[in-house]
Amino acid sequence: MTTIKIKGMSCNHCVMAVTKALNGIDGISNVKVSLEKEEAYFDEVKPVDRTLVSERIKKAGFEVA
Ligand SMILES: [Cu+2]
Repeated sequence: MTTIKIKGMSCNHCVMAVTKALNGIDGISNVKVSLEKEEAYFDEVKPVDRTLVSERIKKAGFEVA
């Protein structure tokens, strides 16, 4: 399980947007996002490029801390 810090989430809509962004990345599965902890959790079924993760999160309107 991988944990990343995400800044900028304020409601469940944001949680869904982040979840969707992460689910759209090849190699990522089992995504869970905590609004309270400002964290996202996922499994990497194959190696995932962290730069790509940051880009996709940014594209969705948030920031990887
Ligand atoms: Cu929101």
